[in-house]
Amino acid sequence: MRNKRLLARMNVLTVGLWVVAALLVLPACQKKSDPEATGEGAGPAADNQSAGTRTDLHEAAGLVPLDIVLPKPMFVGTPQNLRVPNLQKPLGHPRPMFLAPAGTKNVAANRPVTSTDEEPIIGEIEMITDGDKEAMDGSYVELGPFLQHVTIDLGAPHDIYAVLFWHFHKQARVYFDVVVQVADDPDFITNVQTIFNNDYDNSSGLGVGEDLHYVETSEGKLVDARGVQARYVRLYSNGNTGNDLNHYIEVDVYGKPVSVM
Ligand SMILES: [Ca+2]
Ligand SMILES: [Ca+2]
Repeated sequence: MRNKRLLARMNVLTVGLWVVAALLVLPACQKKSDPEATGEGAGPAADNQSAGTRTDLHEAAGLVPLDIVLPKPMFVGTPQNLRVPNLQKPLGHPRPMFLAPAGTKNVAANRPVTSTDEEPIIGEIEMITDGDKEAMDGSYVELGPFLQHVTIDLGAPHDIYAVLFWHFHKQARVYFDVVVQVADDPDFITNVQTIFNNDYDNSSGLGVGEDLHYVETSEGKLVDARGVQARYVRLYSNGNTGNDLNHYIEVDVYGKPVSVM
């Protein structure tokens, strides 16, 4: 009985290996991945053409798609007159699903938030982790001008796989100096790591970033955090193409508590 099961398992493995081999030797048939898209969802993502096969392989590796709840889109069409350097081209289709280890969830939900602007012009800082991602008035927080940041305390160290955030998606906008960092301490002194930075001219003083500017949409911006370990997540911005203020609707942090051996 056991041998039979083992044999069946090996057969599945063999078929899997053949599929992998076939994918490797048929690069001409494979759609090349769009280099513009690599900044977003650079982690393991499924391709529609072989989604079934890959899903099986990913499941075998313990990876499952993130269960992301998206808000209602508020604008359609291509934004006009956004003269922004290093602007990412729209993907033209929904973001591919993002794969992470089974059990990964939004560990930022209802976690405490601090900010350089503790008295927002509109809204309250707590709204950044309250689960409301809608675009309308009453759902976003408006922080003052210049470089501002918000910091989320996850309460304990986590393996972080993705940070997903919405600044504002009622109209097409690009936010400047978007920098996402993680650290072990609330003052960002210990083990600070930058996982996204599109401040191409280092006006923030956080270093030159090579990530692209992007247009805000209801899909939010998903940053691949590649399993970095941290307790605190900080997001910077410095105004946008619509005005010099800073906005947040929601920040999700997808991770798992660091397992204690
Ligand atoms: Ca919210
Ligand atoms: Ca800048």
